[in-house]
Amino acid sequence: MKLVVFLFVCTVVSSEIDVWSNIFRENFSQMDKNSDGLVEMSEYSQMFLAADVNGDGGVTLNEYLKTEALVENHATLTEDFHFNDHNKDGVVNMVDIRLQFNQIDTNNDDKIEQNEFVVYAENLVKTKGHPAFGK
Ligand SMILES: [Ca+2]
Ligand SMILES: [Ca+2]
Ligand SMILES: [Ca+2]
Repeated sequence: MKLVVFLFVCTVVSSEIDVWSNIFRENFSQMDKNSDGLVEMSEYSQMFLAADVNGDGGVTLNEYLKTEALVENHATLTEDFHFNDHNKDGVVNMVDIRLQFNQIDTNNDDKIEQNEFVVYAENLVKTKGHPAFGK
């Protein structure tokens, strides 16, 4: 699983928000490992920590670049990484993952519903808050 699944897939060129929505729904399904319609913290963190090669609970930019090198170019990956490193300490770990999880979980039930994820991802596209989304 990719560190930021939806960000990667979004580099597929399209400006149609309904196309995005379908992509996000698909991304959500990929994150929802047990297919119960909810993404819990364990499922969400799994996606990030898949890149944690040395198993210390954090993903460095180097680990990230290695793991995802076949998926995207380094510039995009680097932007992705910094986007996810919310506290800007150079490591993506549970602290950052929790912050991001809470941003998406708008009703604070500690689970990400598909709708919450799609809304979050669509907002990123609309505000172009992430370079991976392109212009
Ligand atoms: Ca689930
Ligand atoms: Ca961090
Ligand atoms: Ca929720």
